[in-house]
Amino acid sequence: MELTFANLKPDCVERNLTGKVIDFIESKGFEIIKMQKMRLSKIQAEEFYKDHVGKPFYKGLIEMMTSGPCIPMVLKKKHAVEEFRKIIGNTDPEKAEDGTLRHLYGTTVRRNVIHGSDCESSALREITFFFSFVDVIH
Ligand code: DAT
Ligand code: MG
Repeated sequence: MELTFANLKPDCVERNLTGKVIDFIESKGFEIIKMQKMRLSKIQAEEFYKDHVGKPFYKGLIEMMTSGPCIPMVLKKKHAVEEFRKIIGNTDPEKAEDGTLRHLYGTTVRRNVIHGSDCESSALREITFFFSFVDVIH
């Protein structure tokens, strides 16, 4: 079993898609280990997305991620990181494969509903960014 980090982005919460997205995630066999609803400050969003500093979409990304509450969570499944990336789909909803979350609910690259860690080391950093006392070796 492995843990990954997911975040229901403000566009997801604002459009009342929380229940549908959580249902989809659970239907794919992920167990929700931790979950909270919170609004990121600008400083927190900048720290979380620091790898993207300087990219043309960075400012818009920070604006979107601080525009309203998000729902960060820790998920558990066998090969969770890779499996979760598969079910969210391509960053751009227009390119996301049929049946993926971003294909189903995403509107634009910026408003693509959900974040998922891209590798195990990102998952560890992102989980501990949002949650204390996670039993990381679950
Ligand atoms: P992913 O979220 O699929 O890991 P990423 O790490 O490359 O994608 O980028 C992080 C977020 O930044 C992405 O979910 C949405 C935003 N983003 C990426 N590329 C973008 C672009 N070309 N235009 C607007 N927003 C973009
Ligand atoms: Mg990424």
